[in-house]
Amino acid sequence: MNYKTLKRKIAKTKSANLLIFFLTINTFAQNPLIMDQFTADPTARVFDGKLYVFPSHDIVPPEGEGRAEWFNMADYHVFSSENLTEWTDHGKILDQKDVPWADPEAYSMWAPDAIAKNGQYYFYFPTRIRGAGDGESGFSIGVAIADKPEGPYKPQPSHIKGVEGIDPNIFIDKDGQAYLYWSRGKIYGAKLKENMLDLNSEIKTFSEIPQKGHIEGPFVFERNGIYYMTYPHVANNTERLEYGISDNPMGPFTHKGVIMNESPSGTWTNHHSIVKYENQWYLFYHDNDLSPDFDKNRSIRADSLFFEENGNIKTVIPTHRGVGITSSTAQIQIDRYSNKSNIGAAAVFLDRLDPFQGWKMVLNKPDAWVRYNQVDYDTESPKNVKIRARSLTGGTIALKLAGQDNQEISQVTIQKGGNWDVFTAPVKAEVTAVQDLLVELTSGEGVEIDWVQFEK
Ligand code: FUB
Repeated sequence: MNYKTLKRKIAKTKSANLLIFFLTINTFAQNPLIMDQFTADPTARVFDGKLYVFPSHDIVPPEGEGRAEWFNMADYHVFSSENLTEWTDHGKILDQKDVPWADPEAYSMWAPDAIAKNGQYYFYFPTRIRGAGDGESGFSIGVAIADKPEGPYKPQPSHIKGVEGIDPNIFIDKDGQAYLYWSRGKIYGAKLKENMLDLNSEIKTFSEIPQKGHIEGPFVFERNGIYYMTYPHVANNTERLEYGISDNPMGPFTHKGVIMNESPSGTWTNHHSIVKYENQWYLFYHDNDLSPDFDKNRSIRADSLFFEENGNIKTVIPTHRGVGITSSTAQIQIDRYSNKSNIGAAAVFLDRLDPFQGWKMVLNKPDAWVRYNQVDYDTESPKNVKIRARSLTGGTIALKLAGQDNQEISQVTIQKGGNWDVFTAPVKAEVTAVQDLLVELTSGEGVEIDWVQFEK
């Protein structure tokens, strides 16, 4: 039993909740970033040179608890990564039952944020106030404080006074002034006191950004003196990510455009954050990858984000490949491709009944291909390549370096048979550095590939 399966089994028992507080689990993934649980509303932050993601945690609630056909979130985990392909789950950092002012059975621990100030880590989260009715008016925002990004986080005894709503976002300006933004149908903001716990100004309603259609999930950041107010907005059918700019963190913001269009999956929400890590900007967002039939069980994703010369944000096209460089000696999930042939190549679930097992790539037409960007061979060329595959008819897979002449580096014969097996072949060229990999069906009528892995 691997760690993922172990954790899924553990997570099914209530008594194991305590254990999860202390388990850190490493996974390797592209999009979605976390493959062993549902995650949503990702806020990415860089603390001490490492990238941390604070998402919310969609679950299927225990029988008779929570709300049917709705969001159910009882706790938060924090994840970190240094290379954006290997993720560490630091375990549970806060539970609805541990928040003194919260309804302990609301399952409403919605989109959070976290920020560092004076050597402490402040975790901001919305949830339903104990005894409050339904609707976003029953929500407020609380703060939990830790000495380390991974926690443990200690919740404050009461929520932030004067704040009704969800989706907290914190921005600290260059002069050290912190701002809290949140939403409740509209987007609101106020200055925070030095203690990071109390409001220190009037609450401003940002009525200059689109008010027609649902709007929520503010995320503010600054780049080259421009303040960006970014937010999900339902302009048509589902949420798309939009932004406005200003020369002041309290606006007014001028609406500029769309960061990410509505998801083709039909997932109604999107919720995002934008972060610069090692000289590259990234958009973290979510979709329903691991729950195609129910869009309240979401999964976090990341893609690179770029700016125009004038500071405008270029529209981000969601990818399976996501971000980060993949080691050639890792199991390369080519179903998380960067590109593929239009004909004869499709990524499908390994087991439709258990999406957490991930996907396989099906190549079933001659010359069907898939491209996986940025595989790192380092300075030592691999000796062999292994492919976990199966094929009812048998087939041949060519591995190539994507480039001007698509140099072939290996041919792997997939023997006829219905069972999954690992097939190995020598690498016949010198391959070093970071290169894009092409995987092509050169003979046979259908091969299913789980992963490709190089051996040194
Ligand atoms: O995750 C629950 C809610 O859905 C968030 O608070 C919203 O931003 C939306 O993503």
